[in-house]
Amino acid sequence: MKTIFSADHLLHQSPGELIFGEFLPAFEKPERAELVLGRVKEVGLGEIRPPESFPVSAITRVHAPGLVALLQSAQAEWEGLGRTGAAYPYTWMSRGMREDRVPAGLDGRLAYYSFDCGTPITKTSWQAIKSSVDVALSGVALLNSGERGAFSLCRPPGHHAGADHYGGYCFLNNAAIAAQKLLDDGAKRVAILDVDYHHGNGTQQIFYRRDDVLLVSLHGHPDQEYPYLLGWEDEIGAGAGEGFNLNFPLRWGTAWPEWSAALEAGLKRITAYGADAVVVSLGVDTYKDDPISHFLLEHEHFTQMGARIASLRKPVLFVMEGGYAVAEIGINAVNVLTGFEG
Ligand code: SP5
Ligand code: ZN
Repeated sequence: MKTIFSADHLLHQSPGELIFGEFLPAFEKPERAELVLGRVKEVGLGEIRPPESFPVSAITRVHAPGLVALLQSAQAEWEGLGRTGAAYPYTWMSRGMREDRVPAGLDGRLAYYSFDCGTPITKTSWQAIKSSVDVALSGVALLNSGERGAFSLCRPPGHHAGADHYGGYCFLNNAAIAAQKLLDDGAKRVAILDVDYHHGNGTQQIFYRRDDVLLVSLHGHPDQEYPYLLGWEDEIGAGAGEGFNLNFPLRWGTAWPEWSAALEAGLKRITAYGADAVVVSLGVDTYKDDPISHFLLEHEHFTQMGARIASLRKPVLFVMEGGYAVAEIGINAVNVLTGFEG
């Protein structure tokens, strides 16, 4: 399997995040992608290629132009206000506030478009964010050229980013942009299988009212786990999208037997849907030693996960999302890919 990778990811380095009242070093750090790349080389997975550059219009197929503009200019505006460091939001949109009006000022736009304080924008973040999207879209090009699987080693990740909001270490939704591109290039139906430990709230929001993208997400239960405000099982889609969103919220302590049973149910739904292609939001923060998660998957389970995904017999684009036990992230991510290849 070919891997698409860009060293531009190094241009995004979070200075830290506020977690449970403490400002901590970022969990989402550059070593993550480097370790996965190292493992790809170690096992000889296949050729590693840089991405092609795609126009921003591929991004605005799913994201608001105002969000894209903010990601590009936030840090310069921040400095223009005499501040140092990365741009963080200070307040957030809440019920009863003006959703219909985007504020003109920087702090207002950060408040309008973001939903957490773990996702700072640095001086060079935009280039990393854009390249991460290009990595995903270049993976789509590989599928279009006839490959049965491709690995987009994206960083920063994407599945928490919605049409007009960013957070959860995610700025733009690489997997959603890739799914939309597959449709624009001729696919009739695309399934997204989100196996990251966290709910793919951004992906769900983007496609909630649509039947041309089916989302299946396995994740920590919102009663216990980030992002807390979406991901329950009664979210089944709306309007034309009713029946095309399938959530499997799982409790802390979930191990392979229960996790894989949910995966089987999700795969069954994807088969019934008749997807032309599948995008896997590949987070490996379900690993038992992940520092911010509470599932119990072990190395060999990632291999089995890949084999089960292969049983769909569909073209699959793997898009890297989360996974924070840095020493192990390469093994787990690449196990999914080698398991897929059989
Ligand atoms: C892409 C992705 O996996 N984003 C995850 C974002 C999670 N952000 C907040 C996590 C806070 C959870 N608890 C920290 C426990 C520290 N011991
Ligand atoms: Zn995650």
